[in-house]
Amino acid sequence: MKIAIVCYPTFGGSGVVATELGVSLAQRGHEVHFITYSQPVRLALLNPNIFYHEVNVPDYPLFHYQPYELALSSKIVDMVKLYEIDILHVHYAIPHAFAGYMAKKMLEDMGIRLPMVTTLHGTDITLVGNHPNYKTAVSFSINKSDYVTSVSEDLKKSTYELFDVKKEIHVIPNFIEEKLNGFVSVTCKRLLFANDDERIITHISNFRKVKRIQDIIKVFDGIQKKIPAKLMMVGDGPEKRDAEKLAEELGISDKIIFFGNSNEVDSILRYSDLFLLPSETESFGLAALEAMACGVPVISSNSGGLPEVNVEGVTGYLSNIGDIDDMVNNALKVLTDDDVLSQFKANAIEHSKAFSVEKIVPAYEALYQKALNI
Ligand code: GMT
Repeated sequence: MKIAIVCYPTFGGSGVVATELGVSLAQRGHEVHFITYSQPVRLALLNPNIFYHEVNVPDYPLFHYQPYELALSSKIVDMVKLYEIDILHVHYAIPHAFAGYMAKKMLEDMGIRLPMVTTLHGTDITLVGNHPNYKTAVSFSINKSDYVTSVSEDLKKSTYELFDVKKEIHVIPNFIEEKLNGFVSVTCKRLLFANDDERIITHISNFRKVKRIQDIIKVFDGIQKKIPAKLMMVGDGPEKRDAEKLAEELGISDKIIFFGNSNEVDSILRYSDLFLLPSETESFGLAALEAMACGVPVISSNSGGLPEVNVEGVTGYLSNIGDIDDMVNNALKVLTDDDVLSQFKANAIEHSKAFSVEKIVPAYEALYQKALNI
């Protein structure tokens, strides 16, 4: 098949999933065309089946807001005609599903049929899409998609609750690429950041409010009062400065490393002992799954789709949102005994295999096939 993928090219989970999906589809022999405003961060172009088409939005002084959707829908139409693309897969409803639908209609006018699959990722439904200023257009474009998928059962439920969506929503969970799976010895690098007797605790995100970054610092504070530990904070975003300030106030700045955005997430995870994800809401929690695949148990909140990924008492523990004491206690249960930690690490790897690329990607292929046969 020739598949066009529209996504955000940034470090966010939806862009990462879209990129990994495209790469995997290309490896399975499909021709994949990424259409977005810059090259996706995890995309290596050295594959004859992968194409990247940049959407340029000319900066015209009359416009207070540059019309990205217009440029995107035009680009989709042009690329579909040029490469005879069979199917369009948009990741994140806003504004991709809307731009995709416009492209579909333009092509229809030219006698070309372009089936569209929309994947809902989380904040496009629970936070941004739900805003009254967007809701009408988001509902419309979801209903106009040929097939709709969501990354968890919980997100499917939220979509039906929050929007007037009539379409069937197919749950296709996120997945991890094979190279993440399992243990690898990274002793040397580990010693750059922590002493032998220290546990390494990690958080990776876009440092937005929804991630409850302050809770991470507080949980770490509770842990380091009981056992020697270091905290690795990977990523960047609006809450980072306040997190640094809180660390200073608590007198634990020397135990926390703020890495900023990184392309070496898997190396960092491989020498971590615990992953923290206390989010307010999380449709899936791809970062938690990536951690598990690298053998890192997870202490998370029990919000959204997290219970579908992190298994209580097996791959880690789940607490109510904001329950710092419970998170600290759970973290200590995992970290204080070497044998217990080893068991949780092994469980995390084992459970992550349910979300392997070989299991999940065929579900998307089957859906594309159905969309083509309508
Ligand atoms: O977590 C974010 O804020 C980024 C966001 C995105 O769209 O990139 O992540 C969402 O999609 C990910 C991939 O499907 C999910 O793993 C995240 O749980 C989801 N984030 C939220 O629901 C807050």
